[in-house]
Amino acid sequence: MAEAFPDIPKIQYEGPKSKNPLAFKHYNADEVVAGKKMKDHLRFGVAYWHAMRNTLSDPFGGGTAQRPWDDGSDSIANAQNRARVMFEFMEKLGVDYYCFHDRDVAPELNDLAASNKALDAVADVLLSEQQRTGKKLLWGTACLFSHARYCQGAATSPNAHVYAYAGAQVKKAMDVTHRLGGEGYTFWGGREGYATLWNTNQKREMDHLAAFLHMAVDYKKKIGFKGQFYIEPKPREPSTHQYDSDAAACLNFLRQYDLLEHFKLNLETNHATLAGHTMRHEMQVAIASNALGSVDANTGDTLIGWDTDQFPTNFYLTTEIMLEILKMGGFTTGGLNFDAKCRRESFEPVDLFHAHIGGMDAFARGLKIAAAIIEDGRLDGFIKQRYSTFDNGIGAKVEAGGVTFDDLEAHTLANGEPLIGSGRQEMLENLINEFI
Ligand code: XLS
Ligand code: NI
Ligand code: NI
Repeated sequence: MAEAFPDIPKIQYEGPKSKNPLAFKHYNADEVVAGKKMKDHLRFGVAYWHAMRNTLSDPFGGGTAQRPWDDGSDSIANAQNRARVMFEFMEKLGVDYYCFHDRDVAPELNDLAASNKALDAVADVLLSEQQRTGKKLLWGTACLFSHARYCQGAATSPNAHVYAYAGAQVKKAMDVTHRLGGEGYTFWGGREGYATLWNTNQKREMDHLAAFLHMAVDYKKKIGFKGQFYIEPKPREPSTHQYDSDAAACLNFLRQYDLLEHFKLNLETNHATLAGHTMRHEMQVAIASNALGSVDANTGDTLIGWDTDQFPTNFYLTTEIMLEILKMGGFTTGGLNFDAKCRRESFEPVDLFHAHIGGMDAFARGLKIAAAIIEDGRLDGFIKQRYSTFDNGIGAKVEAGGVTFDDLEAHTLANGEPLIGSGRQEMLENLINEFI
């Protein structure tokens, strides 16, 4: 097969002084930071749906992407060829992982048996390319939101036959993910929510969704799939309200339906901000329940109201993300999957390289900055000091449990008005700027 990117060499690390746009300035895969190689901290993944399938349309105009290797057809041969291009891309970029939906890699043929057969034929190529290159599958998933049959939901559809179709599709996507040695499997409920409450029975839909996820847990056991299950929160878009609206809503749902032990969260920055939170907030909520699994690395645009899925280039953002990851002890099955696409204006194949190089460099810097902040210790020291009244006396008793309102009253009557210290927000912001 002719190369898809004949003019692009393997991307090398050239250091911060390099002026070569097709080189890493900060990401040096084998360099050790905080006791681990950068590539093992960051575990970058390429999203098949964006890199290979996104035409770069937006709500006001059609696709612009130039993908000369793609004949635009739904043929299996085209899908197999595209799979090979994906691996050439990952090899040249030096990314170890990828993620896909069933319908990204293989065509939807409007007949379950035929679609499954096509998926197997493409999975043959994915498997042989994985073996040839050593690249791995971070997670797989099923597309339960594009086809018209899912326009009113999949596992929350009011129609039981659609629900059954969705289950059959997930079963196959799990089989293929298992066959490819996937380290995880993601459930993003693209249309699991509602457009209007005038036609919706929320309680029934949530019960159905929980039953669906329990079936997935059972099927996982049945086939011996050891990968981690993830739920990916998002508040809205395409639906008006999605049941998995943010980390807290997902955790509550998982707890309510006895699913928490089987799932972690796959958090995406642009979804966090659409939910009115920062990514760091969402990460801390997940980590507090030991449920942060993986990250869809992207960013939104403060001036545009939808999920723009842009490549992250902001060092504050990547520093905050890497601080949380380092503090939780690093990824296990998860990674940083670039769920991000080029802008509609950036339609050439080389733009795929610029975009990923920028994201990888931004996270490499974020990692180094976060490691330096932790190593320095002043930030953690300040926070520890801020809570120090809980380290002994009445505070320690509260944390140990068993304190009553009577005890709090007696303490206050004996001690009078508390002395409190400044929160020092500005000082801490200045401290962080020392590192960025
Ligand atoms: C869309 C989601 C999607 C999931 C996978 O907004 O981010 O891409 O990551 O289904
Ligand atoms: Ni995502
Ligand atoms: Ni998204």
